[in-house]
Amino acid sequence: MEPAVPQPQTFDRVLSSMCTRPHPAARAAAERFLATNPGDPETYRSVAGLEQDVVDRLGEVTGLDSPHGYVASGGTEANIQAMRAARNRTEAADPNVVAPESVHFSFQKAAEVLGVDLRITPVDTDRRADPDAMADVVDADTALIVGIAGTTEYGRVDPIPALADLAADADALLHVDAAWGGFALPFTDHEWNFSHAAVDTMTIDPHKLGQAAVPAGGFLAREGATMDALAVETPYLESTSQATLTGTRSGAGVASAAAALDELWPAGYRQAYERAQANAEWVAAALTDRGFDVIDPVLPLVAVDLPEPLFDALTERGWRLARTARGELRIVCMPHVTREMLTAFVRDLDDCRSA
Ligand code: 0PR
Repeated sequence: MEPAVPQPQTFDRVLSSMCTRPHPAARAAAERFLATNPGDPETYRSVAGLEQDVVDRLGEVTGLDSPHGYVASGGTEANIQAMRAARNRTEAADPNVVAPESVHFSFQKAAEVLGVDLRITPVDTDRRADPDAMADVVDADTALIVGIAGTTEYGRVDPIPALADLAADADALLHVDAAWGGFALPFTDHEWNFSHAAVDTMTIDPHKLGQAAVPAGGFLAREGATMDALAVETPYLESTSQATLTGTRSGAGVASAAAALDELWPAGYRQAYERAQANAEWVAAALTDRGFDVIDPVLPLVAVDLPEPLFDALTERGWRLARTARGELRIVCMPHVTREMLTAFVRDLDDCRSA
């Protein structure tokens, strides 16, 4: 007998992930462009064209005319690049970055790699960045203020306009991390993007709620000078400089993001968001009815205080679950998470409790 071909995880019981099943058009595009490298745009010209299309579309999603940027490997790279650009542009000798404690751990990596001092401040009672607490640690060496539009743990949206004021006062740049939230927020009333405030750079990942194949992150900049601050010369390539962090890159991710945006922006993403948000509110209500402490879903992400033995019992039944640093269960209502799945999950939860 032939050995079995390895198969990936199915999405049937995945409630923990910020990635999802790619849109069929995104999957097909990824396969077509597997053997292309947008890191060499003069050789791989068609994928370079697609990358420009993605950047233009991401500009529409985030309210930025004439956007600069590129398709990164993910949110981590985009966040590192935002910090790198700020460090390269500042005149401060010993630059620091100020961010709320809800910031993704990629900023710790960025600070380490770049030798920048990362100053973390407490969040407010609704788990959002507190501009006053941030102002307390801002000084003349602050190069970058970070806000998050859709936090990893609780799906919170920081007060971006207030953070923009803070950045302006400090003569610092403002980065908004919308890696996860960026494809949901356009359909809400939140003030989160380039058109709402003086945002300088942004992370928005097609491979999360954008329904593109991994790897497809998004780095956007308002000014060309930001890209210049990231560019190094590339003497033996036909193109003369490169602003990305990685060299050889996935053309599959780029083409996949282009196809997903083509198919889904804006109507498809709106529909996906509305469905996901309704699912999040449904499961939040189901858990509240059962007496659990639920943190209300501002975006399609529900956190709930669930005793550890229940968490373990559900994991044993095949559910893929994630926890916050404080131990709450996180249910991320990605497009693959259906009402049927959540109904089955709640049924299993009831079962485990009565067992
Ligand atoms: N910024 C925010 C707000 C994020 O939530 C994440 C990832 C990143 C940046 C980093 O993005 P990349 O992972 O693309 O570099 N947040 C999730 C996390 O770290 C990512 C994730 C994705 C987790 C898929 C699980 C999973 O199956 O928890």
